[in-house]
Amino acid sequence: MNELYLQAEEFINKTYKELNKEELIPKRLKEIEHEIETSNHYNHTFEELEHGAKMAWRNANKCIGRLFWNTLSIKDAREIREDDHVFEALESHVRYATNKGKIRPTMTIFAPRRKGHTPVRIINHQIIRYAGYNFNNEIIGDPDSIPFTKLCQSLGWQGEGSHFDLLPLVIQLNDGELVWRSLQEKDVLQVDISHPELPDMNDLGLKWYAVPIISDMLLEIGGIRYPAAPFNGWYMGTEIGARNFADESRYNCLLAVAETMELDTSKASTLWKDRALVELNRAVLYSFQKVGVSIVDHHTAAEQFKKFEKNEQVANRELTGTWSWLIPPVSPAVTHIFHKEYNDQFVSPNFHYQNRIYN
Ligand code: HEM
Ligand code: NRG
Repeated sequence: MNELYLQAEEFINKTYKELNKEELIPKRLKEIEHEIETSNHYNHTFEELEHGAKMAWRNANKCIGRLFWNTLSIKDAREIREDDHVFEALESHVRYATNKGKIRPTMTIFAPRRKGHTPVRIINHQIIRYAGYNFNNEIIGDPDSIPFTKLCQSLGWQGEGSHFDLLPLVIQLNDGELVWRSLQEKDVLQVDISHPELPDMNDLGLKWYAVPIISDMLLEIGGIRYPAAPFNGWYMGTEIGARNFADESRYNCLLAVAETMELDTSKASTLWKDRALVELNRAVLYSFQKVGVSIVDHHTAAEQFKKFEKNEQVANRELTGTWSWLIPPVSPAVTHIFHKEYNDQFVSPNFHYQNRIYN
């Protein structure tokens, strides 16, 4: 039997059972079989696409936010074949998902790969991200973005050279030339970081964008591959406070934070890094909450994940997860996740990494 058909069959059986539409399975499989015979491809109905995308989130082993998998909003962009329309779909994704701060988990799905051709590809790692530069060995902005920023510059884009320049969108149609366009500043909600009790922390001039929209992963549903399917939820505070701001290979702010707190940084055993980390993470959560932007702390996220684990058990589905990604980077052993094991088996539908064209 054809490999694609077998994947389709497994997906259709699972999905129609979950949606209580089992009686439609034989007819739908006949249709798909015929479509695959004549074109070596099949098209998902909107309902299949929507449920498949939700299942991919449910199966994302590294994601602690999966309790909400069934609330994902799907935007069907499979018919889009022009640059301008791709940009417009991405801009409207940003606006819809941002929702003035009350973030809506959203995914925009562009055309699937067919006969080895990729109709649409988004080159950005995330739709909204800050540029990074190396000016004679002085690093400005997000070091993680340096290779992509160089690519943008080679296409003619120019940033201001601040620590928080918004990168442009870069896309590719039919494996052709790269095309770029800047996002409109007014569409990009950003949060200035301040601390509820330590006013000096404002002087660091930190800010972060409201919505993380991963745009370089491939979504696979029933053997059909969608190379452009950007998705977002909201942030867990530690992603920003314990990684983006704290990693030495990112904004590397811990020493500066410790100095605003006047901590003794002369030796490790004063735990100044830990103390700075906690206050920086409080500042991130406080600042997002203050302006009404959705965000979750790692304790609440772990409790939500516990609820997800229970739901999956009730639904008779085997829970899968990647322990090393699920534990939060701050106080991991304070969450239940730390104290158990997870099966890291890969279940379809799911997301895959894809090769980058920069680096
Ligand atoms: C990873 C939280 C929504 C799919 C993660 C990570 C966190 C997280 C903390 C680890 C990230 C890292 O360490 O860099 C959340 C929260 C959400 C949410 C709080 C709020 C609703 C979503 C949605 C999807 C998704 C809507 C897809 C539809 C993924 C995937 C990864 C991931 C595929 C792994 C990314 C990678 O391998 O780089 N999530 N997530 N998440 N999440 Fe979620
Ligand atoms: N750590 C990355 C974002 C990874 C995905 N995180 C989410 N996803 N919360 C960062 O930018 O810090 N999501 O879809 O909500």
